[in-house]
Amino acid sequence: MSAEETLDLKTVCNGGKLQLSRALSLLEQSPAKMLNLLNDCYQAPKAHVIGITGPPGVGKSTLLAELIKTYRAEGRTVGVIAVDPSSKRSGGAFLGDRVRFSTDPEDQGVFVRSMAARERLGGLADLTIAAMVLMRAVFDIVLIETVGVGQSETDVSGVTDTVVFCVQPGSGDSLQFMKAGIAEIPHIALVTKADMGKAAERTKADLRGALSLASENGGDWAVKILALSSSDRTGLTEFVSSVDEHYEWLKNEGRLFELRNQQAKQWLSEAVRDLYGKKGLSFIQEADLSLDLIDGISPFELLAQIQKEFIFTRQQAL
Ligand SMILES: Nc1nc2c(ncn2[C@@H]2O[C@H](COP(=O)(O)OP(=O)(O)OP(=O)(O)O)[C@@H](O)[C@H]2O)c(=O)[nH]1
Ligand SMILES: [Mg+2]
Repeated sequence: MSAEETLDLKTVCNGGKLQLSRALSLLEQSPAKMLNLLNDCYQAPKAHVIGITGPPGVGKSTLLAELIKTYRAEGRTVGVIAVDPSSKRSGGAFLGDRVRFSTDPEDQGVFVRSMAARERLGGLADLTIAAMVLMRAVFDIVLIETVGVGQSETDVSGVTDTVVFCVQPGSGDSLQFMKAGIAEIPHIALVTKADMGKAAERTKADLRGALSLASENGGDWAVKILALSSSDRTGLTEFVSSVDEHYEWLKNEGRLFELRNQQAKQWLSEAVRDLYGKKGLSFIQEADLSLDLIDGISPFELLAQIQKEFIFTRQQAL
């Protein structure tokens, strides 16, 4: 029996960290062979996917560690994807005091996977999407940490349900936040290191000012501005409730389904463009292969179909 036949959704869901690691490695080696598993996972989403983004050193990993503890204490299972910034994006905490959290190896309810970022997509490698879909079918919560400085925050919004943008007290990020026009992206703007006192309060006020000038995010969700300290856990409970609240809001009126569908379409058209350039997109139009997702089909499946069709048509043309 070949490896992909043994790795079905049930095995991955019930096989603990061992099977999940195996699935992720196989995904890295040959994504095409994992198509069936990916399709099944895509059709069986379970987790709330949360993106934690912000500049280097803002405290994302420290926050993740506290979030993991909180969710595990509540009995919720957590998968984590930490997207390592490429070497180009040097500077900030990871040169010196970057936090690399560790989790209990015995706890089957938490799984952490680091991934390298691909610069071209501004931080999120294609594999991130596949890994997210896999983990989304397994855990209650999926957390994705990415370094975002400027426009790259938009990338995490392509794979997550809730985007949290972290801002360092007194860093002027709120100004950048406004200038970069990314105020429409996060659902929660979070001032970290609130134990730094007045600076955190000021930054929170700055953010409020910046956001009052910006348009509102995604219809009627008003961006929440919060502050917390991962060091003393002040504000953590309120933050966790706000994240849950956003998920509840998404689940109303089919917003979540619509959002994920849009993300899948976006991913698919980018994948087609990456593979075949603009020619690929026009081929799809000419051949009348829609990028729209039909019920019951995953973007991975559709991409595989497009690839087959593309190769077939080209062979015919030769
Ligand atoms: N005072 C204080 N320091 C904090 C807090 N959270 C994180 N830090 C410190 O900030 C530094 C950077 O924290 P990280 O969690 O590594 O930041 P990061 O955003 O994950 O950094 P990168 O992954 O490099 O982008 C570390 O020295 C942390 O100890 C906090 O709540 N209060
Ligand atoms: Mg980090």
